[in-house]
Amino acid sequence: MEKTLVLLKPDAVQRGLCGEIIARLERTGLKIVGMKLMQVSEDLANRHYGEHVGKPFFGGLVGFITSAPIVAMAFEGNNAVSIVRKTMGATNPAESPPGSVRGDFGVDIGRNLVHGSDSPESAVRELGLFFSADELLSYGRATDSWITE
Ligand code: D4T
Repeated sequence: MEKTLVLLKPDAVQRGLCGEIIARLERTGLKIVGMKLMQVSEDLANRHYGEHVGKPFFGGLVGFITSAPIVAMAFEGNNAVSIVRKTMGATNPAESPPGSVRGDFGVDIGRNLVHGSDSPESAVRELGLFFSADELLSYGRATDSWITE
């Protein structure tokens, strides 16, 4: 079953939007299989955002994600990566439609509230950065057969 990494970034925690964002992700039917409040170290931030090294916004990105606690989450389900990305909206909140997390709660690309892995391959890499194997749980829900055929 596909898994994906979601980060509720420092702005989501500081603004008290974690519950709202988690509720939107939960009601898609995706299953929470990992979740923790944590402080991101500079080293973890550099590894997570490695693809952006050298870009003009890299310093700000690392400074922001390490500035205050985040909530790291793992969601599981069919098409987990694309369903999370759709729920989040576009990278830039100004281009995100109403109904998406970034479209409803954001105004600035540097404060876009959430991260979601952009492919199943990225998800495997990123989940390995944020979670140990024993922090990702496998369990059934009574509703599973009402969510997935
Ligand atoms: P994340 O990785 O946060 O889920 O965002 P996206 O996958 O939607 O977008 P991304 O990797 O292209 O960008 C990573 C992160 O950098 C910030 N950013 C991006 C920024 O501050 N200025 C910029 O010009 C861009 C392109 C926002 C998200």
